[in-house]
Amino acid sequence: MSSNPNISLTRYLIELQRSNQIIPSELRLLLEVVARACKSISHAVNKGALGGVLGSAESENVQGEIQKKLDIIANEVLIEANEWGGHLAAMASEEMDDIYPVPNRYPQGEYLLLFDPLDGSSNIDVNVSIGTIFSVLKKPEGGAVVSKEDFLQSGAQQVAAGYCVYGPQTTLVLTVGQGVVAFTLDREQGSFVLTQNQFKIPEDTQEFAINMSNMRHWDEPVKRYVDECLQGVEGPRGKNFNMRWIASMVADVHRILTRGGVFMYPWDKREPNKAGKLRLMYEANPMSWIIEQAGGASTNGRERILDLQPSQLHERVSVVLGSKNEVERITAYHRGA
Ligand code: AHM
Ligand code: MG
Repeated sequence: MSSNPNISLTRYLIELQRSNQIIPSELRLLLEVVARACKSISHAVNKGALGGVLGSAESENVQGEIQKKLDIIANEVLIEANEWGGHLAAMASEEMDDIYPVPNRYPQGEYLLLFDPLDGSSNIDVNVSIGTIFSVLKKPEGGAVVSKEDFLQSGAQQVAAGYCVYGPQTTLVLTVGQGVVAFTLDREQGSFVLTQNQFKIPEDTQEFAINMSNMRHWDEPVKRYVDECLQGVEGPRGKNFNMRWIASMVADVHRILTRGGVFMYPWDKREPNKAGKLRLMYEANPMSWIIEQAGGASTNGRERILDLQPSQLHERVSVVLGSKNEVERITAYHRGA
């Protein structure tokens, strides 16, 4: 990659395409379009009350969650930006029950795009960081008509994954399997500029992220891990731990990518029939690949998330991700239980 400090996302992607076809031109176009949509969502988020985008939309999504206006706006922005370019066969979103095949009036491409258009919805109205998460798969060969089954591929099959965090800065984080890079939105230029080339998550950490209010509902291995952290220097870990919980996975993952840590949203007894709160295909899979590409690890407590074979589009999963040694410890506690 060029040593020029002012590399735009466009230039970065073109250079990736040129260097031994790391990404084909259609995938480059797709990523540019997703980034353009994120820019537009970022503007809407920034306007907040001035743009009339805060508050509830008074509708429910397929998961039975009340949708916020911005959930719906972000979903529409991503669909409208991506449906006409000819690079996609279909899209799937947290906010739509079924897949969204590209309308017949547009050319069909070979990629599938999945997204959580606005992650961390509970933080929208209180001006705390939120984000967009996306995952790109290739449509399996054969079968003229795109189907839901085409999407049911493991996270290891992703060809690109990323997120955009709308925080004090708007930052787009991306992997195509060559490490993880980040671009900051330069509002004056209107473009994403490369600001970090390759992340490396420290293998050890003294910071964990979990919603502690659910403690009484956790499984033993999670209780054991957090309890040992809370005992600090006097406990079996022999060191003090700090805790953070932003309640926006994008923001928690971004912190871990930047300085290490471990994030957990485990299965709990509140809804024992659900594997977890977070969704496998458009939350856990893209985040897990990003974390692994930066040297971290990600499991559902027992198995590597990227190896899980989904059986449903909106499938949920238990998530433990971040600094490698901590994730391995928590996974070992589960396997031994
Ligand atoms: P969302 O996609 O509906 O916003 O829900 C996912 C979010 C994650 O970003 C975050 O880690 C988690 O839900 C927070 O949940 P809780 O409010 O239970 O702590
Ligand atoms: Mg989400």
